[in-house]
Amino acid sequence: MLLTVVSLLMLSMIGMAYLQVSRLDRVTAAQISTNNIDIVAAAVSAYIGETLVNDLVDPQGNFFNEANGIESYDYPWTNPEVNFSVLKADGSTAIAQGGLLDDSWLASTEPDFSGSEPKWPHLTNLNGIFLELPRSDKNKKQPKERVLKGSNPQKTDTNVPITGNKSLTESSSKYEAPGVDADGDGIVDSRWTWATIRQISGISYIMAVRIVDNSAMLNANVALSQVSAADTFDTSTQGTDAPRWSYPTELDLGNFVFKSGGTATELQQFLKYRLGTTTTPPLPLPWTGAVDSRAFFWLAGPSLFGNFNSANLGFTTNYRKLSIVDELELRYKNGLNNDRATTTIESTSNGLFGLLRESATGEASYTDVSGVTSMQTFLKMNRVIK
Ligand SMILES: [Ca+2]
Ligand SMILES: [Ca+2]
Ligand SMILES: [Ca+2]
Repeated sequence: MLLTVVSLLMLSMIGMAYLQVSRLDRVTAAQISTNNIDIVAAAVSAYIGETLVNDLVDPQGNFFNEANGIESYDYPWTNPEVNFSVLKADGSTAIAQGGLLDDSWLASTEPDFSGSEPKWPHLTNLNGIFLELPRSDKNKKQPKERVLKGSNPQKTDTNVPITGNKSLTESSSKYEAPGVDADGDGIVDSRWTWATIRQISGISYIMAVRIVDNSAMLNANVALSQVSAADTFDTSTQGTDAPRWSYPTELDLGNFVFKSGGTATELQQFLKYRLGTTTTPPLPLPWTGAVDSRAFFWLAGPSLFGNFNSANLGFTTNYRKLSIVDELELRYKNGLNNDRATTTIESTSNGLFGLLRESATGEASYTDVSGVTSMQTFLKMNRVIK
């Protein structure tokens, strides 16, 4: 379970490291900086990995030891009741809040649009400091350091306004607007801070990181449908075939699709694709012998991750899955690349096309996001790897 949690978090991590070169050093340092940015990026990556491990295990190897400030949950928040010392650029220290029984490193999955201005409930905060960069047309040479404490929108990772006064998109007379679009979808989602290695040969390095987990996301490779097209439970799933929630395949994709405006036809073609059948599957699905079927689908299908129908299993099924390439393409700019995205789950022949694309967006034709064929190309397109 530990590996799963950590690898999912790593998979979902989008970050980018930029270097800031002071104006005086810019020409002479150009060659050095391109070499060292890789070292800084590796250090950032290692530091994030360490942060994720430290969220689970204390130095003595105990999982979720609350006595050592390690909570047994993940939730994007910074604990205002505790604080820790941070190091500023001039060598002095200051007090930032958070660090125990919280997950200050974790960002909210999506903004909160309920108020008059959109806000991020929580931004990734890796070290208690955010930076504002000097405007190039002004004479400030150093970033302004904001130690994160209290509720001033400029000095907090919590309830950070995206637009309006003191927001991520408002610049000041001497400093750039503080928000950074780390995942490249056009919406600012993070803030600059000092990189894990702050300086090499007189050049300062900064980073903006957004870490999200898979909470509130639906794994479309797992859930089946336990409702009919009328969104009611089938009586055949009562009694011995009733859902027991023993397997993730008892999660109800059908209810989600119908409540969200999807049709039975598109749900059925999507389930038909995943089950690898030639006939349109019934709704609800569990089918005959529901409990056993749901269990078998889990054990011989989604639970195996990349090993569907591996020769080592000793048996084969027709089950199919949405691939990592599908996920990468959907995650690229958070799916806001509509006119260039074609993945299985949104295809007209195998997916939930009406629900995910056509009806909602009014757009009808898509081409492939060329180049997103592996994790490597995904990260390159998101500018994590130079
Ligand atoms: Ca946690
Ligand atoms: Ca924690
Ligand atoms: Ca963004």
